[in-house]
Order: sequence, then C-alpha cells, then structure tokens
Amino acid sequence: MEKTFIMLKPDAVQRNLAGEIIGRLEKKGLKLVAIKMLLLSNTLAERHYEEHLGKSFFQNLVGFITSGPVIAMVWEGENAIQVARRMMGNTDPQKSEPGTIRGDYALFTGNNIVHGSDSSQSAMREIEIFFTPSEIISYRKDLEYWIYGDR
Ligand code: D4T
Repeated sequence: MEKTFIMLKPDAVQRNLAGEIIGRLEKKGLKLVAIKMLLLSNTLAERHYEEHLGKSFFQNLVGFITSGPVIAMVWEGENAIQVARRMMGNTDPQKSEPGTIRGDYALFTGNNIVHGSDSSQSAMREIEIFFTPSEIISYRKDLEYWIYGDR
C-alpha cells in the first residue's frame, strides 16, 4: 500500500484550515497512519526542501515554513501520492482548479497551505525525515476487507 507525506504549512494552521484539509483527505478514503504538530528548525526545513537549495525562493520558503507550527502526516492508500497531489492542485494556487485544496483556499505560491510528496522516492525520504517507524501505525479499516480480502 502506498504511503505519502503530507504537511499542513503554517498558513493552514493560522487560518484554521487543518480540520478542513484533513477531512477532505479522510473523506476521499485515504487512511491517516501518522500525525504530529511541530515547529520546524532551520536545519529540518533545509533538509526537507534540499532540492530547492540555491533557488531564488529558497530563503523565503525556509523562512515561511519555520514561521509557525506545521502538521506533518503520513497518509496511506492505493496510489496515495498521485491522488493526494491531484486533490491539492497546482503549486501556483492561481492556476489550481476550483475544488482542489489550493484552488479553494490559497492565492499565492509562497503560501500554498499544503505540501505533498511528488514521487515514491520523495515520499520515502520525507517520511523518514519526520517520523520514526514506530510512529507510523499499521491498522485496517473494515472496508479494506471488502476490497482486498484477507491479504
Ligand atoms: P510542495 O513541495 O510545497 O508540495 O510544493 P510543490 O511540490 O507543489 O512545488 P515545488 O516543489 O515546485 O515547490 C516547493 C515549494 O516552494 C514554493 N515555491 C515554489 C515558491 O515559493 N516559489 C516558486 O516559484 C516555486 C516554484 C512553493 C512550494
């Protein structure tokens, strides 16, 4: 089963959108398997965003993501990475479709309220940065027995 790392950025927490975003992912049928609120240090933020090191927006990105509490989560489900990315919408909220999370609740790329892994490689890397294996809970929901049987 695929796992993806989703992070509610400081603007989602400040704007009281955490429940709304978590609710959308839950209602879609993705399964929450780990969650914590934390204040990112510069070191952790730079590690998370290392692929953007040297880009013009890097300092702003790190400054913003460390500006207040974030909510880090792992969600599980079939095709979870792509499903969550489609629900989040385009990185630039002015281009995200209405009905997507960014399309409905954000206006600026630098404050686009949610992060989601973009590949299985980045999901594994990001999950490892934020969670120990024992913090990720393995459990089944009744519906899964109907979909997958006992396997
Ligand atoms: P994240 O990583 O936050 O889920 O965003 P995306 O995967 O959708 O987009 P990204 O990696 O290209 O950008 C990471 C992060 O940087 C901010 N950003 C991005 C920015 O402030 N200015 C920019 O020009 C770009 C491209 C927004 C998201």
